[in-house]
Amino acid sequence: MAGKPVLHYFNGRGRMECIRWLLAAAGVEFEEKFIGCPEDLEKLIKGNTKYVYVLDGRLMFQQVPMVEIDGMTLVQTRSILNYIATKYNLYGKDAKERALIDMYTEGIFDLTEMMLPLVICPPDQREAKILLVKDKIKNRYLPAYEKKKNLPLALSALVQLRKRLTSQDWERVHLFMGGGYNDRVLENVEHYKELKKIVQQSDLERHVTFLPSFSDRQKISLLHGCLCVLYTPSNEHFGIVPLEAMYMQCPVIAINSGGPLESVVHKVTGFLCEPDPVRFSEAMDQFIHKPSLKATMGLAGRARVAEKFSTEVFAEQLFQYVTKLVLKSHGQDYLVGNKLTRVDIHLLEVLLYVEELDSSLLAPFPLLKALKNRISSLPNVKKFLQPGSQRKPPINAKQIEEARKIFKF
Ligand SMILES: N[C@@H](CCC(=O)N[C@@H](CS)C(=O)NCC(=O)O)C(=O)O
Repeated sequence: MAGKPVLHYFNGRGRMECIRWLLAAAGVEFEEKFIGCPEDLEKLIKGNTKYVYVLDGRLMFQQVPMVEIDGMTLVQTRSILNYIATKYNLYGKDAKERALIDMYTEGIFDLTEMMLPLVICPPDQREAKILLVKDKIKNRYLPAYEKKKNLPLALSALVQLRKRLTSQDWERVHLFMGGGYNDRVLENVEHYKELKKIVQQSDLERHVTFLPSFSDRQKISLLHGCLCVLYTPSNEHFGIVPLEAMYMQCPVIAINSGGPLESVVHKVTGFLCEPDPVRFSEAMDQFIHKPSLKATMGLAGRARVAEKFSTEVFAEQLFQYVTKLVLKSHGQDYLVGNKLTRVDIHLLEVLLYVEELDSSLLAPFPLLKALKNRISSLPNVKKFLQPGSQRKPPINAKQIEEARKIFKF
């Protein structure tokens, strides 16, 4: 039986910490051999035939992290993580999920690489660097992981639509905003308040009705009665809502990314648009000016669902969704797909570092905070978060000096 993996690194976070995290989340026990001085690294580099993947007697690339696992000696952080994620089934269910996981993971690595040097930054440059890093965290990285359904887009599109229509036509327009809502979930409550505020500020009260938790019957009658469905999430992996709508012969206006690219056929079963209120309003306008579009696109939508998505497995799923009409919250339990993957673990790790830097940075991202809490409460993760685990604390000045000597930076 293979023994525990052995991790060779300095006794600090550095590049090994994400490997420790992933192993811990997978419930794998591991041993650690710490490099305490330059000679320890030298010994690893020179090797003494103990290590399998050595090049001319030296450790490949002469760098750590290095992990002994399943009879191999692996180096290169990403390769080690890929191996662990594959082995422990934390790498999505298919090539498409894997592509999303890779994109999100690379973003997390970029963010980590940006934060790592802060600890060795000269004091006179530190403040400016921290400001820059915080700006990128707030405006570039965290928004990419906050998976909102982007409902304000529908409201802004309605505002744009009003500009395009005569007052007579505008009077006939009504938007129903519906979805899975749970008043015990803080993020739902906050988001609902936010949307109601936008409606009020944009003077849309008479044209918008919120249906936070609607019945199956209401949903069927809405899909029958409405001209079209607006589907606003970006980069969704699949999304069942467009399929439900098409199955009920209701055309869909969706963003031209992620799942809808597969389900909706542009100008045939609906419209695929840039995530831009003007583009959405143009598409909505078409249904108002040509009401027969609903019937033609609706029929095409039904045919598309029947033709493309009615494999046995899928039909079974669709049956469940459409007949029981459970409106799922678009797989928001995890970042990709509906199962834990490596990227949830990488994300939790980096969110904890972001909080260490400045805990207020997470405040505008309620969905990320909720995801963080959910992942933190998984048993293996919870254990790793407890004191006394192999998780490493933030590096201190003494360790930085030791690391400098060993790695010569
Ligand atoms: N691409 C490598 C980089 C590894 C790396 O730079 N390791 C540092 C320690 S964190 C090291 O061994 N430095 C010594 C050297 O480059 O000579 C990876 O991701 O594993």
